Amino acid sequence: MTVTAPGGCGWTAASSDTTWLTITAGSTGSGNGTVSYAVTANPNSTQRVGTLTIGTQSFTVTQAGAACTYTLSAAGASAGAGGGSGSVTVTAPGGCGWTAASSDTTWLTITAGSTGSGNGTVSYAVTANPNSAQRVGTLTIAAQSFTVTQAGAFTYLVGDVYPYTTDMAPYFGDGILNILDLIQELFAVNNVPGFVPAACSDRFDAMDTYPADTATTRGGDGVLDIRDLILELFRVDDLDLARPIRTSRGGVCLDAASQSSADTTEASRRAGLFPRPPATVQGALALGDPEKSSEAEERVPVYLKAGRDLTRVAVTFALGDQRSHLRFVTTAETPPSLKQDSQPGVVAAAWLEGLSVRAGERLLLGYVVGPAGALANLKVYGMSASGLDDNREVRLEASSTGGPGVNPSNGPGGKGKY
Ligand SMILES: [Ca+2]
Repeated sequence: MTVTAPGGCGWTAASSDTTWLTITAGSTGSGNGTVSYAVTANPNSTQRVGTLTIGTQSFTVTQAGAACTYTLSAAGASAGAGGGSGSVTVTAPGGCGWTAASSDTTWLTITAGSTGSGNGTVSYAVTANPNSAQRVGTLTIAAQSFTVTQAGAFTYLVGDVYPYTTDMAPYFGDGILNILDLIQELFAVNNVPGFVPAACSDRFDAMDTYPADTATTRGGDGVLDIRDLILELFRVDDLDLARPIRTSRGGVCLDAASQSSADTTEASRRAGLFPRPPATVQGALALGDPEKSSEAEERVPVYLKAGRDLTRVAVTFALGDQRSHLRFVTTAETPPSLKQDSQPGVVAAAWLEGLSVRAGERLLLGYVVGPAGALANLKVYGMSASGLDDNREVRLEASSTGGPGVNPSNGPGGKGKY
């Protein structure tokens, strides 16, 4: 811009807003001269007006607003079968409004940034995919598409828990139900250290066979007990020919709110949020004192004691010290349907066809046999019992029998401390 003034007349030039309108030359002058200015790009969609004041004159600069163009930071993202969350950023001139919407809000939802103006972020959440097929959804953000592709869930055969490398599908199972699966279940049900799959994992769920799956409902109740073991045995032995397949939840625990059960206790159990409701103790798994059985070995009798009449009760337990070589010798009248003592330091057995003991009486289940001096500190890892006629849990406690004339608290075994 040219300034015309008489010679010797001084003047200055100033911008009303130097953040975008700056004088690059001629901020002061005398007589005729030139003021040069520069304008930065307008980051907003609205026009803006600035003024150069030169001497006493005003020179107005009007700059058009930027066109509303929108750019997403990515064209899409992938999500794991277990679900999760993510975000995408929007770049737009200030004042340019936009909205975001999901093509399928049943699984792909916008958690933040459903509307915005100028630069912003859209956050979204993806629920676990219950199906084995992948699914694709779209977030439409300022007329741009952001595609979310979610992997399909892995499936697995219920009860097929061996072999395994991790507790998540597809890293366990071989498509066959056999005794190796049953042994894993036996140890897990009895809480043997090192054998219980991680909570909410696929392999835990694969062990949680009871209640059985139906054509329309997924089975399992979030608790591993002898009922799961019984159902597993029936399937391993082909007495139950059901071979339910489940879809991985991707390590996500059951949500109580998604359960239709009106039984809140059951719903809570299914959610894995609370321990199982306490049942009245109806009996005990009682260990006797070690008795010498040979020059190098001793044995500890294992009894099922009934606090009330126990009728057709399936029982399982595991005990040991995870050190000594132990074996379980059964008594002839009541052989267990399942016995496992090849694992060092652990003896596990299950009577899946039911035992009956009258109130106040005890039944000798068998003997744990081990090296002399090794059995004084046997630990009960776990036990579980259930009535076969009503499927109800029968709560047992671990106890020491002490034996005639022996005070359990002073006995040589000291086995009262479970
Ligand atoms: Ca169960």
